[in-house]
Amino acid sequence: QELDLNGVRIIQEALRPEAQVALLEEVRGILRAAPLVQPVTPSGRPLSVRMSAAGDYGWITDRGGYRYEARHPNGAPWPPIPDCLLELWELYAEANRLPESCLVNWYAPDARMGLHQDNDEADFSQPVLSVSLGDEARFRVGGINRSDPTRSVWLKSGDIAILHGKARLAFHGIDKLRPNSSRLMPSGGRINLTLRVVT
Ligand code: MD3
Ligand code: FE
Repeated sequence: QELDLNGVRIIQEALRPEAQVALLEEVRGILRAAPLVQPVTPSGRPLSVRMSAAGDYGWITDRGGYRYEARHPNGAPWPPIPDCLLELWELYAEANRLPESCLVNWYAPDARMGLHQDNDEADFSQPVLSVSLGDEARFRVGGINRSDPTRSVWLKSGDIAILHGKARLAFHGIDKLRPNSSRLMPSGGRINLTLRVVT
C-alpha cells in the first residue's frame, strides 16, 4: 500500500473509486475553463502529453521556453485548484506552503513522457504531489544525474506520489500506458495531476 522508489513515496489506492469519480468531475470542470493544449518544446517538437492547469500558475512550454504563467495561452486566468486536491496536499505533502499550481497532464493511450527533471520552480524544498487517474502507467525514477540508475513502478488510478527531499530533483518519466487497465474512463487514457509550489 505504501512504497519507496528512489526516495519517491508512493501511496497506492490513496483514493477510493468514488473519490476518483468525484475528482475526475473536478478535472472536467477545470478543462471546460482551461482547455487542454498540446505544448511544443522550445525547439518546436510537440509533446505527446496534452496539458492544462489550475491555480495561480500553470506550466507552459512553447517557442518562448519553459515557464510558469498566470494565464492560459488563450488569455484567461487558470481556474482555482479544487478543494479536494487542497485536502490531499494537507493530508500527504508535509509542506509548509500551499500549492500554487495544479498541472493537468492528459495521456492518450500512446502518449509518453521522456526522462526529465522538474526545475522551473523557485523553491525545491517544497514537495510535489501527484495523483494518477485512469489507465496504469509505467513510471520511471532515477537520481539527480540523468545517468543514474532508474527504477520503475506501475502507477494506478487513485495512486498518489510525493516527491520530496532528494527525490524532488530526480530524473523521472512515463514509459508507457497499459491500455484498458482502468474502468474510470471507459475510452482509455490517463490523467496525472501535480500540485506544486512555484514561487
Ligand atoms: C519525481 N508528470 O508533470 S507524475 C510532470 O505522470 C511529470 O504525468 C508525470 O513528470 C506524469 O512533471 C509523473 C510523478 C512525478 C511528478 C513530479 C516529480 C514525479 C516526480 C518531480 C520530481 C521527481
Ligand atoms: Fe516531471
